[in-house]
Amino acid sequence: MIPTITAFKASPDGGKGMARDMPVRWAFEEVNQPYKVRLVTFDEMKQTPHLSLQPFGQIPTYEEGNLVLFESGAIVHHIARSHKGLLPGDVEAGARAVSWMFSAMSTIEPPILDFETAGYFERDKNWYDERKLMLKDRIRFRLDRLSTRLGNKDWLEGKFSAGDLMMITVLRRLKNSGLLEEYMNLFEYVSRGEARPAFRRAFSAQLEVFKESQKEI
Ligand code: GTB
Repeated sequence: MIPTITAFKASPDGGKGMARDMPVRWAFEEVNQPYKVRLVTFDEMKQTPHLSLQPFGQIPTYEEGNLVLFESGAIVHHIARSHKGLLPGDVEAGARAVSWMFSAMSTIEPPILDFETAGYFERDKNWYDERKLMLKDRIRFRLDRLSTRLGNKDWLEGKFSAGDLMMITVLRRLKNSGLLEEYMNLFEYVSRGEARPAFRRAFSAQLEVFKESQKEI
């Protein structure tokens, strides 16, 4: 059965592949699993049919037969567990890859989200510049350690895994902040991920949706 995911009908990210259907599309492409996409508007996301799939009225969701999933990390994990290629077969190596998935979303991403959110909602406050410096330092605190751990390796645990997929997805949010450029190995790590054919296919697919949405405006 071909799984169906949901994505923004008109993504506010300007086609940059920042919305969270992107890691799910990328995972599908890595394991060569065809998938369908149902596009939803902001209004539809907040109505009962979608809320019964995603309790918080967000994208992405995943449907396959009776299985309904939400949370991009959980969906990528499910795809990785059900196909070969994104999680090492060895139990311990697989668990290490999952540790990186969790750390991407629960250790690296929160200070990045705080920084983004401040940019959206606090820019006009007289304390914004000071807060921005503090938030950037909190991100650096994490990137320092991540950069040290990655060192000169291509991927976090030898072979590319779902851990790298989620980590690169999160680090991509730092584009245009200047922070990634401070860590050349992390900058190159993200570029390496984005150069993967599976990433390129996923990116093009979401970009097509964005271009279509622009035609309708
Ligand atoms: N923890 C959930 C997951 O990982 O699946 C979070 C899902 C989530 O945040 N979804 C967002 C959403 O549906 C879209 S991706 N938001 C609508 C709402 O909450 O009402 C987040 C996103 C949106 C826009 C940009 N952008 O414009 O750059 C980037 C990321």
